[in-house]
Amino acid sequence: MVVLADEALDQIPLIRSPKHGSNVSDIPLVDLSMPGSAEALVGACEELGFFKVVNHGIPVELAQRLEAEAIKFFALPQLDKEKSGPPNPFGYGNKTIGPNGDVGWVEYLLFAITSAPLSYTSMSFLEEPSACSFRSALKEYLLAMRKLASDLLRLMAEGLKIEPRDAFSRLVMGEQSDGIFRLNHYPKCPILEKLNCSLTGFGEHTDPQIISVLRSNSSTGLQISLKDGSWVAVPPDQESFFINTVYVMAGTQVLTNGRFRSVRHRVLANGLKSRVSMIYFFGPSPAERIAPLPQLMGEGEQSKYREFTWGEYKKASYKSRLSDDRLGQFEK
Ligand code: GA4
Repeated sequence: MVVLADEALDQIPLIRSPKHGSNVSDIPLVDLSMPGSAEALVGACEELGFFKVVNHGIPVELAQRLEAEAIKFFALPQLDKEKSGPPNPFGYGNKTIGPNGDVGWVEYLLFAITSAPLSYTSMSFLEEPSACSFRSALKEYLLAMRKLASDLLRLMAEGLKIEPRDAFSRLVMGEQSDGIFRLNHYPKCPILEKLNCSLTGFGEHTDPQIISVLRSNSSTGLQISLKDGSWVAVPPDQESFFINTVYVMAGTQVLTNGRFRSVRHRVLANGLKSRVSMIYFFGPSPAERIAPLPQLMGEGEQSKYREFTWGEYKKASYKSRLSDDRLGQFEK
């Protein structure tokens, strides 16, 4: 029997899967510099609900700057970091994810983002004059992510031939839109090298928003679940962004009446290398009614979901565990 040295590890689910699961070689790729990218994007959303974006025009240095600031923060003494927590749900969190019993080998900073003007949850470390470089890197990164998400959502409308072209992007760019930004640090966990299983970093779930934009350093850990239920590792690529469009989407999956897919994903702790990821979750205004777009409904087609607002869906989601089926209760 293996005895885990760290008591905290006892709480975190071990996963009986090969430590270095198979890589998926065919993650859909959307090259924004190529003609036909709108169709490629729609194809990826229908097939998997997850894709990688290249030639996005965002300098890699922008992400690297924020990543370096995040690493500096996570290297602070534990007591200093905890001054910016516990998360309510925003702030600094360690191992506990949300109030419903989910735990993982992860520490994080979670920010609420408001749109007009762009602002984010303040935390005690951000008030320090020395956090000036963190603040400016964060703001620049958030602005770049907003532009990227808006471009992708317009392209999605173009690929689906939906008018107006801002049918999706207006949902997440509006003044009342509900954005969340997460900086995750999965510390290395050398004890894993001796075990024949993996440790949960962030448990399996589908994000509930409209679109999520993820960027990580070069450490592995992210896995997605394929149609046959198997888990495959997503090879990291620090120069690209990974998009969960719909997968998450209480939004898109409903807006497209099930035409777009949503993919379950999880993060496994990496034994020898720490992983840092940054994810911007784009959500609509709480009052937004989520219903299939009429343009995407065939003659006589009925919605598969009863109508609800983003606020209602979010409230229900946040009361459940990460791995619960959250859309089920809204199906007709
Ligand atoms: C918000 C951003 C992502 O959707 C998410 C959410 C997660 C969940 O869906 O269970 C959380 C939420 C999100 C913030 C605080 C905690 C965790 C619900 C909740 C009450 C997947 C995430 O990473 O954090």
